[in-house]
Amino acid sequence: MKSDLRTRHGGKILADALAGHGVRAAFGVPGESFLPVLDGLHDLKERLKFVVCRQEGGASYMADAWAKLTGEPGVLFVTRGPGATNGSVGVHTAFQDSSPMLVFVGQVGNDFVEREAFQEIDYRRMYGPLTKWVAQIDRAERIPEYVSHAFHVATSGRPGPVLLALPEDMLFAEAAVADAPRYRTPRAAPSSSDMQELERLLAAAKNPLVLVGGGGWTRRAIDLLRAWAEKTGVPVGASFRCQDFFDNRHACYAGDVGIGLNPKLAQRVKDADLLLVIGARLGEMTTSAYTLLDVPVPKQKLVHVHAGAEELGRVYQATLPIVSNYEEFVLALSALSLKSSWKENARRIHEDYLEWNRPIAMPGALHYGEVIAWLSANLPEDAVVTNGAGNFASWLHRHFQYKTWRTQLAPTSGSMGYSVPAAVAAKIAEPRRTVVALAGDGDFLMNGQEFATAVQYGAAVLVLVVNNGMYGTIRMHQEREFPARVSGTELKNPDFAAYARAFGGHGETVERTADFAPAFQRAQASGKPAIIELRIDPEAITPSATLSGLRAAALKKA
Ligand SMILES: Cc1ncc(C[n+]2csc(CCOP(=O)(O)OP(=O)(O)O)c2C)c(N)n1
Ligand SMILES: [Mg+2]
Repeated sequence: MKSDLRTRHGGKILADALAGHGVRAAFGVPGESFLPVLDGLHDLKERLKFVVCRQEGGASYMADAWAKLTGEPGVLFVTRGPGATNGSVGVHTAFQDSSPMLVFVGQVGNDFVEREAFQEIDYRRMYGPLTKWVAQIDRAERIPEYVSHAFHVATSGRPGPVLLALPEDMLFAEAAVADAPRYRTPRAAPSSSDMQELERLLAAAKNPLVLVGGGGWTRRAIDLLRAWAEKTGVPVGASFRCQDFFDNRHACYAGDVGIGLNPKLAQRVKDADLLLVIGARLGEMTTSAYTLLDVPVPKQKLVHVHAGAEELGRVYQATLPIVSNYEEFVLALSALSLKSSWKENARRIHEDYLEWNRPIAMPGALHYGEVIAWLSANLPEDAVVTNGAGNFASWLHRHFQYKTWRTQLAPTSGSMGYSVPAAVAAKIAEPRRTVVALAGDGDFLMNGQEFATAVQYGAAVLVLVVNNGMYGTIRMHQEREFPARVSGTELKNPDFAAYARAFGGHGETVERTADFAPAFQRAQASGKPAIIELRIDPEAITPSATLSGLRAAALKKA
């Protein structure tokens, strides 16, 4: 055993620990507070890529997107106070999205701690509500233990972010320690009595609906679910921004139960006699602000399957709560003997979905709905599409068909600025896949600086900036609540194509529908990261409403 002991400084022990747990990439902005870690990473360049970003917000979103796409924990390094505060947006996103993430943050040395020294923050208090666990490593010899603990907490149950603070003196200190072996996430399976009860409930159900979503899924679980749905004909809906969990072209696909929900699907959820919810938390966005299901006891029989026991009974009392990981659960589900009796129901629901999916006429020369339909028809099936928050995303959610798992990277936290960094991380993780980012004009400039990271790493992402000259979502709400009193929602924008060129990328500006496909193809052919600005008519405020229409309706009501 003694031969395993290696004397190294804390930064090197930490870097070696990450590599030992299989980390292939870390995202961050450097700080003088964690120089020994950067030194430790120097020796690991071939195994572990440190992606240098331009702002910690972008870096933290990249770590979240990496986790979503690869299933491996995203790793983020930020410096003390300012880095820690900038980085919080992606940590919050990882928390709401149940993405495993390890956040390492610089901290004042133990010689100065608690004096409010330079950039000092109490991370336990600041990050407590945003993470599953916050701790500080005070002794270099305990790094392997803390890092191992962090991986286990981040990946087990409901996955999420954890944060470890790194006092500067600890990172410089030398210690003789052995590396820990790779973490192994504990997995839960449903009991046989759970499955017997479920079999009885399903056998008695006339119009059941399955709802899938959340973090911690595996490709095998997704494939097994599809096979089970095919066998039984049960309709399957997706929770908010989890639309890639089930092939949208499949006859059993019911649509997404999120923002801008198809009223017909809302009714189906309300009318279902059994809801089998796998992995989704049943949060505000998925329940139409807790109206689709009554709180705390839904009218529908509810079977709620979640890997985190704390999520069961949190809002809704389930008829049958099941603590299980999803692969294990779907495997057990596949073994139940059930007759295929719901196919006709699924077909009707899928027809409603297809009707909803078709673009509707909108004002202006550039029909953004048609652009999305073109992308849906022409992108490779495994293309990754990322988006942030804004009304522009509702066209994507409604008119794009996700075909395979992990082609949608989007924040269920509803956070703006996600799409560019998420796309960069996706392209770095899987360079052969086409990666398209969708951003609003407001959304884009929240993390547009990471376009520089795309150029630096040769990550040829294709960014579509939907320019309507305003924070459209807020303007929409403003016109509804305070019609004709525009306040704080207008934007004067740069030339986005010129912005792309200034960074060394490719830029295009599109003003008419017919010009989109050639512009997109030129952008692809350039082989460079590209920005395509889509100048849409500000009248087109949602896929089905106009700004003046909203205003007139609100004025009439007032
Ligand atoms: C980080 C963050 N800040 C503010 C908001 C509130 N917000 C939600 S949508 C939105 C406007 C988005 O504007 P834009 O990206 O231009 O998209 P549009 O709605 O115009 O299509 C704002 C400000 C948010 N969700 N996230
Ligand atoms: Mg806008």
